[in-house]
Amino acid sequence: MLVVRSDVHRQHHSLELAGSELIKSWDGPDRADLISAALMEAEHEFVAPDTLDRDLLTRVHSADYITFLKTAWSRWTEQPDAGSAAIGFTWPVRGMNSTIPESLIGQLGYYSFAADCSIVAGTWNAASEAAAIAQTAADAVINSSDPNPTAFGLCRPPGHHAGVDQFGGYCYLNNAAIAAQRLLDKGASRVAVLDVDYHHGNGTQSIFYERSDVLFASIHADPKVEFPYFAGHAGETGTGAGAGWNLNLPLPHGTGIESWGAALNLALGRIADSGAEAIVVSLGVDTFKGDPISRFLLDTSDYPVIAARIAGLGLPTVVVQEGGYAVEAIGTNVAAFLTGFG
Ligand code: Q9C
Ligand code: ZN
Repeated sequence: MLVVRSDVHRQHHSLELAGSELIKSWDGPDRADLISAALMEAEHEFVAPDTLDRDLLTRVHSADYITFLKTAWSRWTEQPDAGSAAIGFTWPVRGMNSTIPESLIGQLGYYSFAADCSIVAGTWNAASEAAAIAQTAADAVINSSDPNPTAFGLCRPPGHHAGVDQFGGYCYLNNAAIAAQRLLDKGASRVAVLDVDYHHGNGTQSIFYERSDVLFASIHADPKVEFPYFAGHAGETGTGAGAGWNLNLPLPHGTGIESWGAALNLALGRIADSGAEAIVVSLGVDTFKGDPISRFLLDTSDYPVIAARIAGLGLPTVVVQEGGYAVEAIGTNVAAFLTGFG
């Protein structure tokens, strides 16, 4: 499979609030480097990303949010007690006024939804490079002469928690949404996004919630007991023109391949019926039984089987990397998934 990758992600390693401490994020540079190493061993074909198309980016994210992300770090360093990461602590929640504040500290809360995610010196470079990787993977599929084209965007930081103007869950720019929008802009009349990360893709859901040109289908840990807590319930099915174009399949902690696979069947059935002309897969391997922050029980040998069933749709497919924190197994698990596409 064609793999789009870059080293720029190494510039980004943020801090997250864990318990009562700020720790180095579970999304560390080793994740993407270990995936790259495993894919190189498997002799995939590698390309570097093209330059990110600014118009494409603004079709997914708001211009004010893009400006905020680009400039947040240098604004942060102007304060005396800046430290090594810019992190919000006040959010516009129920009953408050959500006018955009002027101060950077206020804006950090306005433009985020979780304290597991902060901005460091290299965040913009890495996030915009990951978006370029998704764009390039979509272009490779669009321009391929193969009847069943596939490409893998090795994106880091991940993207599926990022909304139109919000970062959180280790995500800043929504790589999957950018790939989906690119496929639409280059001629697909409808695209499906299948999110198989352990966590609900609340950002992707929110970006397309009122649209019928993107079907969003997600299999994830039940938000009653898992991050992102405030999205991902089965009753969220879309609104307006998007009514019926959002499918959430929440599953309990401890879910293994049997019930996970049954949920996949439902999602694939809905996608097959949707008229989607291409698919974007948000691939998180944090469904792995050994994941340190997740509680599903999939095994390495399940990933090729899952991928082969997705490939069975016979649609042009862009796979983008999302989560997965069992670093000792992450390369093996992603490489195993990609073998399912043959
Ligand atoms: N201190 C993705 O897998 N944070 N994001 C947990 C633990 C939520 C994961 C907090 C994890 C977000 C792309
Ligand atoms: Zn995840």
